[in-house]
Amino acid sequence: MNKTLEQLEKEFQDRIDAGENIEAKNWMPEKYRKTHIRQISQHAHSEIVGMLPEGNWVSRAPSLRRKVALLAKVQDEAGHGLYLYSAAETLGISRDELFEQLNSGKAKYSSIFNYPTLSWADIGAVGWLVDGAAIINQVMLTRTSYGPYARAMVRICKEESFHQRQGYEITMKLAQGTEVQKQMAQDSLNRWWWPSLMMFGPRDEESTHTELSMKWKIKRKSNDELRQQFIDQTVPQAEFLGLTIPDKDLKWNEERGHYDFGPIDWDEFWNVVKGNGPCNKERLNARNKAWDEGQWVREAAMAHAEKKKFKSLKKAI
Ligand code: FAQ
Repeated sequence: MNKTLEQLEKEFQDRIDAGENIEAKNWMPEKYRKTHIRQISQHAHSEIVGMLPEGNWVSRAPSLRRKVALLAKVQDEAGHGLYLYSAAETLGISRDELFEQLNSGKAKYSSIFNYPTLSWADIGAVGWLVDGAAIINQVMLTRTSYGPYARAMVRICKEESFHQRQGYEITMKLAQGTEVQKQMAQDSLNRWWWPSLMMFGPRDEESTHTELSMKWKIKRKSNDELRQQFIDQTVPQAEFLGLTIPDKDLKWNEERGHYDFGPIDWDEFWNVVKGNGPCNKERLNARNKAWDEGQWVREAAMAHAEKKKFKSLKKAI
């Protein structure tokens, strides 16, 4: 006997509540599928667009060693994007559609990558703060309810924690260097601190997706909880470096067992999300240029695959 929609939905929620993973071939509510396509693809796009601000410094890294490490990190981000696009494809959307959404500006990617990397110290700040924030969010996602996404996250987190360390080490070298180098590190922290806090998304009361995403265990912690966790973890790291977090309201709250912090500029956040940040246009132009210039590579790869398929068919006859 065919099950009703209510029965299917109940069984689905029971599986989630029991802590089971949902796999690609399992029944799922349409909204669960769409929410995952949205989140996983935004995440994939963030990894791919995130290569641009760092790529900006590959040719200008201060030593061969720094250059090799940065190049490897940027390549890792490409790999993360590819795992995530593959995870999104298991939900019935094609890679071409996903790229079309990114290139046309329809799809979102993380606000953080619309800020410029003005100095070498920014590469330290991106690793320390941006990867640091990304890990906090992504460790939670290793236990997300959709199997392909959760498994991609396990691998990604291992690499992200290495990225965070290399960023912190760059910042530490500068902070322990000359007065000018220390100033560079401080300037980067000043510019990247608030945008890093915005990476976790709007305040809980303004977050449209959190409630349902918590019910479905897509998210296991809210935007504000993760943001607080990042602040509590990062403030002692800045203190160790002798750098000052640019927030005059930042203060340890003994009662709460957390740092209190000043107001986030949500107008700035929404402005960047809507496409008006310092580098939004530059980022989209770069992605479109890469897509157009890669056309012949995609065509050559397809022609080669066709040729191989034809050869193996001929052999089989
Ligand atoms: N930027 O209801 P919520 C990285 C949008 S990876 C832009 O709270 P949700 C690695 C949100 O999409 C960094 N838009 O949404 C790396 C929604 O709009 P929609 C990326 C944002 O999904 C490091 C609306 O606001 N990580 O850094 C942002 O429940 C270094 C309402 O928001 C991920 O994507 C934002 N910051 O929670 C690479 C992790 N925040 O879709 C290179 C996976 C929110 O309705 C170098 N994603 N919005 O039009 C998530 O965990 C979640 O999607 C959140 C947002 C937490 C980002």
